[in-house]
Amino acid sequence: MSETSTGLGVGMVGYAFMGAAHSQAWRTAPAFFDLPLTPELRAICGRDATAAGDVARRFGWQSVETDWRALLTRDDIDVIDICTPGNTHAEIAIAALEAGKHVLCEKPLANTVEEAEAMAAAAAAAAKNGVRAMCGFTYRRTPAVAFARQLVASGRLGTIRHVRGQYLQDWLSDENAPLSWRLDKSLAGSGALGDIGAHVIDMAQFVTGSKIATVNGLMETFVKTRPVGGEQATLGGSASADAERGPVTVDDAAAFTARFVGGAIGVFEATRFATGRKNALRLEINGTLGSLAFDFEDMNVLELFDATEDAAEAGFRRILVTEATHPYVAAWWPPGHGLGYEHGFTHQVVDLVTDIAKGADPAPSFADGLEVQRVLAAVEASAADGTTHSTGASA
Ligand code: SOE
Repeated sequence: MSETSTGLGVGMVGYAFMGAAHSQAWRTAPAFFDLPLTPELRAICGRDATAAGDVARRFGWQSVETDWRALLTRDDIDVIDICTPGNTHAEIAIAALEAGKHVLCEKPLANTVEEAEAMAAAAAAAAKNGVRAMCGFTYRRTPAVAFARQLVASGRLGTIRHVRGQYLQDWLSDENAPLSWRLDKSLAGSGALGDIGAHVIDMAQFVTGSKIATVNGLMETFVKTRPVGGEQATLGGSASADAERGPVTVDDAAAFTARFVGGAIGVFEATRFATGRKNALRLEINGTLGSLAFDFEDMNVLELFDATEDAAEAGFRRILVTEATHPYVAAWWPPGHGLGYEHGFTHQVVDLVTDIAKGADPAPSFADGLEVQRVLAAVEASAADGTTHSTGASA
């Protein structure tokens, strides 16, 4: 292991959208936070050596590999960062953990509950040897979301009655947006449900501190075939309406109701057809003493309603979550200057590196990722047979 008194060698698998988001995080984190170990960008791995080489030059990765297995045998690499489609997560993560490498794995943890169970078991076994694993639900590390968790945990909302979660995008509302890996079940596992529904499920469970126990769901694929090829964009793209078309094998949208272990009820949506909504990850929580509301499209703000205030003066107030006392903010800019999408990834690196250095298990863990996977599977099962399905969560 190259884990010296200061260095932490990183090998990243994947180099596209998440590869870029993670690369900037590995580079930026030590510049703005005092880390106990300094990330060293040792190798980026991709089957396309030219494309991976371009990302290596842009972000300062020291070498390029074309087979992820090569990362596991390198003594100068301590952490494997998995930024690939979900069908590869289990094989890479389990092999890396068994090779003694710490692992950061993008969400959702896997494409099936069985894969997620195997990953969580491998992580539990590796932890006994001081090897750590984290699942990449970055939105927990948006300051407003982390602050929301603090407020709920402090009892500020009282007993939670309602949880309202949405993740609304619209990059597939054009029926001629081309096929991509996110629309192929064999690669992505599911569509909107697993890709963005996973985020809102994790956020709801994180902020409330409660688990989803049962669900009733429905799923829909509005556009059954899409153009093959065409101009790919990070999300969506364009293609000719008369191009050859191939099958969409995942959901375009999912919706489900939920009962939480603590007795709250939830209503959730995840869709890529919410025309006009670009990345509206929203959470509203109603409790006996107050409510909070968050929308990632206004990500530096948390709205809070305090039911203990005089009714004549009560109302949802917009809290600008940019004070130094707010989670993560002290490392960045003065009040009101705000953070962006990329900062959640940087905070993820900060917390992972800190946990590795102090020998702590990171959160969200692979066990947390498995819990989300069980909710995803329950929603899919409920959408298939129309009945209520349990996630197995009891506390
Ligand atoms: C596409 O829906 C996507 O890129 C997700 O895969 C990411 O996890 C999310 O952060 C942004 O949207």
